[in-house]
Amino acid sequence: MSIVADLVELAAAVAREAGDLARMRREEGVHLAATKSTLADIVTDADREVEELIRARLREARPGDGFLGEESAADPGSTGITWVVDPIDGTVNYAYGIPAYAVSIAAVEGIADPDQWQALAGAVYAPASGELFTAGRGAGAWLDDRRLAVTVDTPAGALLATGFGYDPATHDGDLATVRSIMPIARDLRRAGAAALDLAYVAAGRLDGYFERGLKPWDFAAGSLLVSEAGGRVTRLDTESLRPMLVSGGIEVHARLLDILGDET
Ligand code: LIP
Repeated sequence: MSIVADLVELAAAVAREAGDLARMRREEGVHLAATKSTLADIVTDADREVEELIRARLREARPGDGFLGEESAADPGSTGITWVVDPIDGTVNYAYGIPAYAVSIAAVEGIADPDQWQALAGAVYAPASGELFTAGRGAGAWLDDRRLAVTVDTPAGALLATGFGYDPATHDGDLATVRSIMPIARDLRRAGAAALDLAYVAAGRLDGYFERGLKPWDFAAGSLLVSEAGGRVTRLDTESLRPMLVSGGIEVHARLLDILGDET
């Protein structure tokens, strides 16, 4: 089996096991462990436990690989491959009991910098729905055993998704961005989990998605899903504190860049 296929298989298996643990902990009751950048930026005991499980499984399978996760210390590794992991993306949804959350695991090659790495494999597992989205570089994007493709035509306007950061001071600017986008939109969705938003773009459930301020683990796997499903993903303002991620089918992605590129 190719290295990409091996990495996809490992990411999928670990994402499923980790997601089943997250779902079990949710059913038992979620406990707030700490807050991070703001009071709204929370981490639960389950976030930490799930990341520990993922890290242990990946270390068992591929000792020497690097690790870049949301809840634990980064490790550059020695193999040139780094795992970029969000144990529970959509943490606020998870804490409130909203079933829109996912385990996001990606394997990237090169420097663990989203503007320099080459994503090789990704898995996004939604425990509440049981849906497992996977992608391998050059091997397509899949929902279980169904091949995924982004949308092409949006005659009624684009069904778009976005999100807002944890700092209320950024909300006014982000709402201004939404206002600038609405002329090309048929409607807007705000599900609260970037990895799922990107998976839905890859699956054709959304025509496009944009959001400022995402962390590498929010989008590492989902971005590969979109590109392997025939879509495009671009990061704008990469030197700023809140880079803008833009994704969609080729035409919607271009229209979003026309508007958002002027804002930068
Ligand atoms: C979340 C993203 C979401 C964004 C939130 C947060 P987390 O990631 O998935 O799209 O709007 O601000 O960044 O914190 O749940 O891993």
